[in-house]
Amino acid sequence: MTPAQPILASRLKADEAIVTAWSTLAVPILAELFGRAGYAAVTLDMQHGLHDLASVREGVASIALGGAHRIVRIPVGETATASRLLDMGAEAVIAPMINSAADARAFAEAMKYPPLGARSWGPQRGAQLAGLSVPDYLVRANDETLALAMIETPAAIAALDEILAVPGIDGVFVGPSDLSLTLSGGAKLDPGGEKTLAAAAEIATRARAAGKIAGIFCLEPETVGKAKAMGYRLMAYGGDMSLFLGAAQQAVKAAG
Ligand code: 3PY
Ligand code: MG
Repeated sequence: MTPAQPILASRLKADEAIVTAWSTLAVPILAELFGRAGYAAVTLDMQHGLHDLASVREGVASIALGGAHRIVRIPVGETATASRLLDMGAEAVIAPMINSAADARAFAEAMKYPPLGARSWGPQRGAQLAGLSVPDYLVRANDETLALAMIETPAAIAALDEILAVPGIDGVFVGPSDLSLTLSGGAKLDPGGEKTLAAAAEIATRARAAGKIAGIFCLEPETVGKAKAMGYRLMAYGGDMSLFLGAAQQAVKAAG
C-alpha cells in the first residue's frame, strides 16, 4: 500500500515550508476544517490546549480526512504519551521544555524503534493513517515520523548543539513566549521582541548547520515570512480559539 498523502518528514527534509494550524479546542471536526481551509498541517495541543487522548485519537483521523499532516504537542515530560500518539497516527510530536541532552534522549527514545530508541511495538492505527502495511510501518517509521524538541529557555540554548546531536531528534521547535519569559528572568512576555527574534535566528542557524529541521510558533502572520527567512520551515500560525472569536466578533458587528 502506498501512503495516502505526501509525507511530512520528507517535505520538511526537502526544505519545503509548511504552515501548521494550532488546534486547542478538543473538537475533531474543527481540526478537519483547518485542512479543508488549506492548511498543510494541523497541530493538536495537549500542553496548553484542551486536547486529551480521546480528542487526539479522533482528531488525528479528522486531520487525515481534511487532507492535512498530523502533528501533536505533548505535555511537559510525557514521553510515554509521545509513543502513544505515534501509535494513534501522529506524523510528528512536539515536546515542550527540552532543556538538556538528557531530556532530548528520553524523548527520542520514546519516539524511535530500536536500535535508535526504545519505542514499544503496536502501531496498527498509525500504520492505517499513514497508508502503510504494518511491516512497512516498521521499516519506515523511524525516518518518517518526526521528534521535534522545543527550545524555550536559556538552558536549552546553552545545550542546543548537544540536543541537536541526539540521534532520533529530527529537529527543534521554538516557543517564543516561553523563550522571552525565560530570557528575561520572568520579567516580560515579548515573543516578537528583538532579543527573542535574535535568539530564534541563532537557533535556526544552528539547527540547519546540524542538518535538522527548524520549527517555530508564530503569533503574527508577518512572523511566518520572517521565520522562513531565518531558515525555519515548520511555522505554526492560526489558533482555533482566536480565529473563531475573531470571526464571531465580526459577525456580531456585521449583524448589529
Ligand atoms: C511558546 O511560545 O512558549 C509556545 O510554547 C508556543 O505554543
Ligand atoms: Mg511554550
